[in-house]
Amino acid sequence: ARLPELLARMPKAELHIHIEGSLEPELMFKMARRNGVSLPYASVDELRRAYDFSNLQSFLDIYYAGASVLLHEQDFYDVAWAYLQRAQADNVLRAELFFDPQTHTARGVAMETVIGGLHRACEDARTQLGVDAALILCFLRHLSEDDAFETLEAALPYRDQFIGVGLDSSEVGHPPEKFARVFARCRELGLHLVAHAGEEGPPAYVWSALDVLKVERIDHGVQSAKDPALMKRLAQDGIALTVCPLSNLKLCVFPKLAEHNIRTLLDAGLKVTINSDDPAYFGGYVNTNFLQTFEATGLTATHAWQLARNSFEASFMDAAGKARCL
Ligand code: ES4
Ligand code: ZN
Repeated sequence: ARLPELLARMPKAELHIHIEGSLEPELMFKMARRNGVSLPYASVDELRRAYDFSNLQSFLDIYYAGASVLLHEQDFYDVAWAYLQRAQADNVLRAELFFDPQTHTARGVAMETVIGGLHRACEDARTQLGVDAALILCFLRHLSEDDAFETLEAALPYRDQFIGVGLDSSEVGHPPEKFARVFARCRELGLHLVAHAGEEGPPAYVWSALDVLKVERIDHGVQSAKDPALMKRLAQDGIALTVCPLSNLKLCVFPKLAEHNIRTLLDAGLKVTINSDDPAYFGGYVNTNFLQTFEATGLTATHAWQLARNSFEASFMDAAGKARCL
């Protein structure tokens, strides 16, 4: 069979997707209208033209503005449901969805509204789409650790509706160790732990995500290739990297997809996965990330199977769930 068909049809897990980053402009404008929220763009086309980013921060400014249309439980349901239908179409059997509660609670939206809507969509995905979906609560690293603790406290009544915590937003200047105490508390609570590290930030941030936060996976991690000792550590410990090639391209982490270092990471024996990050902003869902990356870098069918297997192994499914997928 041809490689594009293999990439599209093979079963996979998606482990790095920000649900607020799956909000397509059409749905954003529909919600803005129904919620009486005004957007700083006149039309879907004008908004899309603003998606011309130079780095992570230039994206985050627009991403947080876009998320301001999400107000009611049904809004959170709708954005997650739209993503989960796209995931099913891409043969995603398991999806672990990041969400940013502080983006919403800071605007007066209740934690119950955020988690309730997202969790209901995850439940419906299991029964109606055959997609196994789970939630990971992310702390915004540009805010304080005290703010993260308050967010954790507000989310604990819904402890059974999310499986772990992550760390996202502006990386440089906000190293993982800023969140050492709150991650230690989450670890005591039995939550899974992940963090964005080595997206724009240095290898030192990947080291501290591992050694201080004790995360189980690294989100992005592409800057690890600059540190041979770190590469060895990631390989030896089987730490997965949730790589997002189109994100890296749009945020100018690499100048061209052909210059992405995914092949270097794979050939070093790292547990690499391919993910979409913020698909509404970066030009494609997970299968588009697979297709364009393979086309640009010359990865082969062997790599495809490895990436798919890695995605299930690195997921937080239980052993029975992994066995069903592998
Ligand atoms: C993000 Cl691409 C990326 N990096 C860091 N934080 C994020 N939040 C949403 N997308
Ligand atoms: Zn991300």
